[in-house]
Formats: sequence, C-alpha cells, structure tokens
Amino acid sequence: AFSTAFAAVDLGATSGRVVVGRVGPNNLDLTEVHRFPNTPVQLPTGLHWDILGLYQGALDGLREAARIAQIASIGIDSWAVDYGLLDASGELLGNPHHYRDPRTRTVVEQVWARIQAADLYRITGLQHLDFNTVYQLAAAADTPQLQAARTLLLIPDLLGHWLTGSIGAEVTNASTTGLYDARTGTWSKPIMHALGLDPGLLPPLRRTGDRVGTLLPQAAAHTGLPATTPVTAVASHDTASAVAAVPATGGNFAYISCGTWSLAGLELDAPVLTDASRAANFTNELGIDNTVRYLRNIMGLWLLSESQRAWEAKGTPAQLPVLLAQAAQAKPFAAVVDPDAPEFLAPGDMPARLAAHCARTGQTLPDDRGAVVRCILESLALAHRHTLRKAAELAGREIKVVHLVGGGSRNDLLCQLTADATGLPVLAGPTEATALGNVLIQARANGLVRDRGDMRRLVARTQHVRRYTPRAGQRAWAAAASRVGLS
Ligand code: ADP
Ligand code: LRH
Repeated sequence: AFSTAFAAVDLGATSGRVVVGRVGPNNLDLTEVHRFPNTPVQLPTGLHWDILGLYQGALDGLREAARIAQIASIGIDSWAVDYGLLDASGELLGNPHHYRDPRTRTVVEQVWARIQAADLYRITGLQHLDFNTVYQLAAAADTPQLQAARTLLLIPDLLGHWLTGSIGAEVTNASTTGLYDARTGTWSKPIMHALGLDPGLLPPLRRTGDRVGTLLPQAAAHTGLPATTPVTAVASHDTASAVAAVPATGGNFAYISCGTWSLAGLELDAPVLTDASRAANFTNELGIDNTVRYLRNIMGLWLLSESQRAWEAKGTPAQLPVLLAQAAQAKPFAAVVDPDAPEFLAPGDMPARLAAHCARTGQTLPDDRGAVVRCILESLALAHRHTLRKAAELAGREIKVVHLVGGGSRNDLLCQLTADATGLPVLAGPTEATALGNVLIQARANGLVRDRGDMRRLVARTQHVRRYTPRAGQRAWAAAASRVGLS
C-alpha cells in the first residue's frame, strides 16, 4: 500500500528504541529497527542518565532506519521532567540527573516556603512529585553548574538540539516541569523568580507538530540520512504520545499507560484545579490539541523490574514468563501494598521493601517469588481501580472502558486483574502506543491524518487489541483496597 515512513526515537526508563512507522490512508505499521538498554549510572554526584549512550543509541537506530526506508521526518519522545544544562557556548554541563536521585527530597519544603503548594497547583495544575523539574532546579540552586548554565533542555529537546542545532521546548513535556503556566501557555516567570532562578534559562516553547529543524552535517553523516531530513516536535512527553495513540473509538474511555510507571486517567477538554483534585494529587498535563491529561502517576512495573533486578543480583535468573506463571498460581490477596508509598521510589532491594511494607500494615508477604509478583500485580490493580474511580469522581465523568497500553499490556495477568478490580472491560494494546503516537503526530504534520479521532481510528483498525472482561469478586477487591487505604 502507498505509505510514508517516519522514524520515531522513543526513550523509556528501561529501554530506548528506534522504530520506523509507515503510514498510509488505511495502514499503519511499525518496524522496530533498534533497541538498546537504558541503564542509569550511580556517580558520587548522584544517579545519572547515560545521556551520550542514549544519543548514540538514537543515532545507530536512525542509521538502521535510513537503511530500510526513505525517512520523511524524525520524532523524539522520552520520559518527562529531566533535563540537561548548556553553558554559554552550547556545551552540555554534566550528565543529566535521574529523577529517582534523592537530592530533591529535602528542598520541597524550602520551595513551598517561597511559593505555596496551592499556588503552584493553581498556576501549573501539576501533581506534586518530589522530582518535578522545579524541585530539581531548587536543589541545584547555587551550584557552579547552574551558575554556568544558560539554557535548560528537556531530554527529547536536548537530543533534538544535538541533531539539528535548534533550541526549544515542546509544550507537552514542558507541562510536566512545574514551571509552565497552564493558564497562559507560557513559562511561569513568577515561579522562576520566587526560586531566584533566571527565566532566561528556559528556551522558547514550541507547539506539538512544529518543525525543530533539519539535520546538522555530522548527524546526517552518522545516520546516512539526507541533511534535509526534518526533525518534528512530536508530543515529546512519552505519556502524551501514548495517550494520543490510545485506540479509543468513542468517548467515556479511561487510559492506563502502563510501563515503568502506570499513568492512569482521563482525557479532558479543561483542567480540574479544585482543592479536592490537588488533595488527590491529580495532574493536568498537556495533551495534544490542548487536551488535558488528567491522571495520576502510579509506581507501575518498576516494582516488578526492580524485584527482578534484586533477584538476579543474587545470582538466580528471574525471567518474566516464569515469574508471571508463578504469580498466576499464587494465592489471591495474600498481601497487598500501596504501590505509591514513597519508599518504593528509589532503586534498591524491592522484595525486602515490599515485605517490610506488608509487615507494617499487619500482613505477611510469603517468601516465594510467585507471591511477591502476585502482591505487586494485585496492588497495581488496586491502585488502577482507586485512581480511575477518583478521576471519574473529580472530573464528573463516567468511564465505560479502560484502554491499557504500553509494555504492561503484554502482562496478561495484570490486564485481567485490572479488569476485575475496576469492574470495567479492559482493552489491552498496543504495546508500542508511545512510538505509534510519535509517528502519528509526524504523519499529521505531513498532512496524512487530520485529527485525533482519525489517529485513534487508524490505531484501532490496524493494531492488535485484546479484551478482558471483569470477573465476579468486587467485594474481595473492596476489602483488599481498604486494607491499604485505597478504597
Ligand atoms: P518504559 O517505556 O517505561 O521503558 P515499557 O512500556 O517498555 O516501559 O514497559 C516495560 C515493562 O513492560 C517491563 O517492565 C515489563 O514488566 C513489561 N513487559 C515487557 N515485555 C513483557 C512481556 N513479554 N510480558 C509481560 N510483561 C512485559
Ligand atoms: C513515563 C513518564 C511519566 C513521568 C515519569 C517521569 O515514562 O514520562 O509520565 O511522570 O516518566
């Protein structure tokens, strides 16, 4: 079929990938051309991303893309919040910190002493996470690095800068920083001033779909792509791209973008900025077409991947299929946790922290891996249930179906438990919703699809989606929820 090829660079917390997406009037398919691990590095200065390794992975992937297709444009998305700083000559100052680095924990109160949390919410509509960019900058205040910094670039914008030389900040990702005024659609100078920071650090905003630039000679040479190849600003916050590609065909849907994090919520036309919304820590992040991604962060499959890492560190293999089969056989509701308890955020021995959390809440977490994985998946299902109910209540909306996308949509047990816990049908897939969203925004910038509805219909028509019907047992879920304060 007639189609145009786009390259999507999608950096997740666990892996980066480059895919080629081919889009035609009735077809949409993805070919993954390169995948590389994203392994953070602990330095004496804290936990960092290996940003040069990630850029190299992107370049290598783009070279593969150039080999198999004529690439009409490139889009880059990644996790939110984190950034690199450039000095006056445009050189990167140090390695970007990882949002799981604990250095921000102690500055939150200091920030709130300068600008109240309620005011921050009123301006930005953003959920409080200790690692939001605003707290990372507050933690860096007075460091030589920040003093030397002239420009802050969020991760996808930093890679886009290295590819094209152009400077800017795409808005969906800017909306996750805690520095973006959601009411005016501009950077918030009052917040920067309250923190004693120079608003000039923040680059000009660009809209989703804008052109970033074309390839610099060295990027063209390394990738084998023509120097005329444009980089398009996609919804550069990975979650925004994922939501854009949810295969919803009607209204009244909720989504869970489920990978390292579970981002669970609704797409709205306007933000919800009530005190109740702030108390429940719901965020109003920016989606495409000025929609609001009204959602909460849930700790997600980090709990599982970090458990696997602990088990493997002890020298025993901990492969997913085996663990998930064991979990399917394990006793239901033996123990559950609140997955968003702060002690689960940092890297470290996850099974030990889960056991300690259970002990503190008067439960015993059985010592076998099947039970631990069961505990994680049931707890995530409980958090999905709690979050979607709250979102519906706070936004005054009814949910009829839940779309679960991302790597977690391959986890059959988690999808079924989420259907059971929410009492709603779960439509699982596509796994690579983020890359699809990235590709579709480029397709739209090239006039191949018209609007959000078209994009989603194309995904629904072309991508594999599985349906999970809720089974009986709501009372057991309600009882488990009340055990950990997730009623
Ligand atoms: P991120 O973008 O945050 O890196 P992904 O959306 O790629 O995350 O999802 C990664 C998660 O998906 C893994 O932590 C893993 O739990 C889950 N996953 C990946 N492949 C499978 C699989 N075959 N079966 C079950 N779960 C899977
Ligand atoms: C998911 C994600 C999420 C952010 C977190 C930092 O990858 O972008 O939306 O809150 O990473």
